[in-house]
Amino acid sequence: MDGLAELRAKYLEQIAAAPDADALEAVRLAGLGKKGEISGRMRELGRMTPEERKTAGPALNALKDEIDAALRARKAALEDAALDARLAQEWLDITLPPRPRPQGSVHPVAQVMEEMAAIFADMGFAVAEGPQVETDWHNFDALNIAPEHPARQEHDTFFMHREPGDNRPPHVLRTHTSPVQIRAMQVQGAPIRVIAPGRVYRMDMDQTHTPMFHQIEGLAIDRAITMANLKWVLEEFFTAYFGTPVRTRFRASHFPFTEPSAEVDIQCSWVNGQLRVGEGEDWMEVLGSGMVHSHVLRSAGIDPDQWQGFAFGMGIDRMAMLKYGIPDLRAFFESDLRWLRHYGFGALQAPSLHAG
Ligand code: 2U9
Repeated sequence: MDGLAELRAKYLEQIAAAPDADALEAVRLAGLGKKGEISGRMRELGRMTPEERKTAGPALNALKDEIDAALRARKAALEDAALDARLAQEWLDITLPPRPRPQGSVHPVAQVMEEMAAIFADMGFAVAEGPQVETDWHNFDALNIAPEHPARQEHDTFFMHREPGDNRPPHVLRTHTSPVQIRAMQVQGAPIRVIAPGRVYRMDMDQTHTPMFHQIEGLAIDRAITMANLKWVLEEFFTAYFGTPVRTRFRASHFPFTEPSAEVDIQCSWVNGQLRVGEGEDWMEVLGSGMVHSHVLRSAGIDPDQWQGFAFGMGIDRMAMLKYGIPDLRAFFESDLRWLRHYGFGALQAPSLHAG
């Protein structure tokens, strides 16, 4: 049959170019409608010889099927495009900015405690805790602090009230976290490596002292621990804490619970009136330490002929001030929201060995 190729090309072209459903329907009617061009050709088949019909019939049917398929495909594509356009137009923003919610912050003392615990945990120290109201035995006697020691005086320590006739042992607000380590040794024995961070209480109130403050103490007892181990642990700690290499200087000192004892300074410098820890020529005292006194080991049920070790103690509040440049200690405990927002930390600022 003549002209089928042209007919095919014409209709496929018109179908592809139809811009919308109406135009496409017009193309369909022109080709496949009752009075359409291709339908007309179909009718011509009847007037052909059987011989002619044999070739023209299938060719015409194939063309009709192809055009029909092309119409359907174009129709589907136009419908898809129309739907996409509608979806894009009818887009509705269902989000709403949330109402502002008051958010707290992590207090610098809490943040620093977490940082310190993470660093000591990495060196094998577990965190130990204990009561803040202690027996005077755990707070003083077990630590080799003699009954006449000045720390035991009424004006240095908070003693719990006792009615006449109360025969419970005397209690105090703990003046250091050392009783925590006495209890840990009583429970666990040796070897032991613990740190004891927490609140302590002393009757002191001026520019640099508050009646409640925070301490962290460390204790490591084993068969052959020496002050060399102490120096390594402390330098490792300060280097991780300040994020820069820090050397330490030991000066001989005296504490009832350690023998020998040392006060420890960290290396620092002053640049334009600002303190820089590490890499300097100056020294700043930050810590007390020593080898645990044999009387203390014995009080806690550990044989000093079999075991020995070091202990140290430092103020957490002061370490927070040094690291984060906080000038006034007393503001730490005033619960001033502006101060807390300024110096506080986000809940997700998790401490790590690289925190800085
Ligand atoms: C046990 C045995 C010994 C802990 C130690 C110090 C020295 C020390 C001060 C630093 C500043 C307290 O916060 S501060 O005022 N601490 O000088 N602390 S040795 O010795 C112990 C602890 C526990 C069983």
